[in-house]
Amino acid sequence: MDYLQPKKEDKFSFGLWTVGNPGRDPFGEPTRLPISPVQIVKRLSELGAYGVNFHDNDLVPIDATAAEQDKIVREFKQALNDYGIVVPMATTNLFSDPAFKDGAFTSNDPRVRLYALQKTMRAMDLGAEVGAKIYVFWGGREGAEVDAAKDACDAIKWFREALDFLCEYSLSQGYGYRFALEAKPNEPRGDIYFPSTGAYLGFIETLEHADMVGVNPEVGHEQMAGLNFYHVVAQALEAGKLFHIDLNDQKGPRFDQDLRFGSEGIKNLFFLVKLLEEKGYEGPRHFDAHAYRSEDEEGVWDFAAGCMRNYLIFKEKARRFREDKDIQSLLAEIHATDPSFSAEPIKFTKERAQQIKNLNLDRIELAKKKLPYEKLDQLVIDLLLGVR
Ligand code: GLT
Ligand code: MN
Ligand code: MN
Repeated sequence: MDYLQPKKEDKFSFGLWTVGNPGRDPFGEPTRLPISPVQIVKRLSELGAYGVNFHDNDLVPIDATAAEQDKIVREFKQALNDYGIVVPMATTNLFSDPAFKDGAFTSNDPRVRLYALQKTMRAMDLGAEVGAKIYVFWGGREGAEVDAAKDACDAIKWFREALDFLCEYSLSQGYGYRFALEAKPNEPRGDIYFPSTGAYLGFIETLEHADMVGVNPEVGHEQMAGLNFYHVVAQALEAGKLFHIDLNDQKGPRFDQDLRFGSEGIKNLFFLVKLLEEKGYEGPRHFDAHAYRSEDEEGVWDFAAGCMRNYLIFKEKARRFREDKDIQSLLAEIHATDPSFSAEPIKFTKERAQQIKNLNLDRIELAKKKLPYEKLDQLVIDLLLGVR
């Protein structure tokens, strides 16, 4: 079936750290050998992806010499060219090195905060060199276990200071980056500042270059906090702030699982894909997930193909939803109302306020409106489970 074949225009991307995940977890050593960035670019291209993303140190080891960095970047660029893959997004690893054990931009130690800025500027240079236009900030260590040790208001101010500075840096270099802030409630820290995408949406408006900054919501991260991911993304999209998205899956509120997209939360992710496809999201569809630890390299590529396949299945189901006569006529019935009430906009004028106050709205009548949601939801289930 042609619609299941990923194409460049679908804008599917993966991070080097996702398909390159060797299966390490807090309790166990890697179960797979590392895959080189060049090999990743090649295989992703063969599978139909259009992009690859990376942290500075996914590509260039933290202790590489300048000559080593040059060689790595040269070979990587050659691979991008050979296999027709782009780098839509880049980011900085501000969480692995022990220097960041108590935060990067929010460390109490100004030397660590400066090191985080230095490392990020260098990583922005690297990303710009391969054409990245989106820059993600995931503050994995920006949090605390012991609130006695750090003033949470200071932490927020330092984070703002860093972002204001880095926006200026991007502008002064002419990089044209758009920053995308990625929230997570906890893990690896006991608590992480800005625990949800909603928290970031509020914070962004306090920045000097708010227009340059948006969000990068991740399915599992919001679900760890028990939130409805479709609603989270709708708010970001409606605000014009959905600059990037991390697609994966998760079995409810527990540790961050980064499962294959569409492997667990089928209904919620169907509405997510429907939203992205119908409301004009034009950014990359990035899969921030990894294969089960029990897989070998072949399984990694099965995993990557599965993420894209599930997205395309949802996309096709969204098309069928729009064309399904029973669903559409039920929706028309649900939305039907007395047209005379929707004619005038809800826009404040003194006259309109008075007019609304005077309206004859009978609450007993209103409560009689029939809402056949059981029937509607079951039609969706039938559609998703393939019996219609
Ligand atoms: C890390 C994290 C992800 C972030 C990546 C970007 S790194 O794998 O778990 O959610 O998107 O920094
Ligand atoms: Mn992520
Ligand atoms: Mn995650």
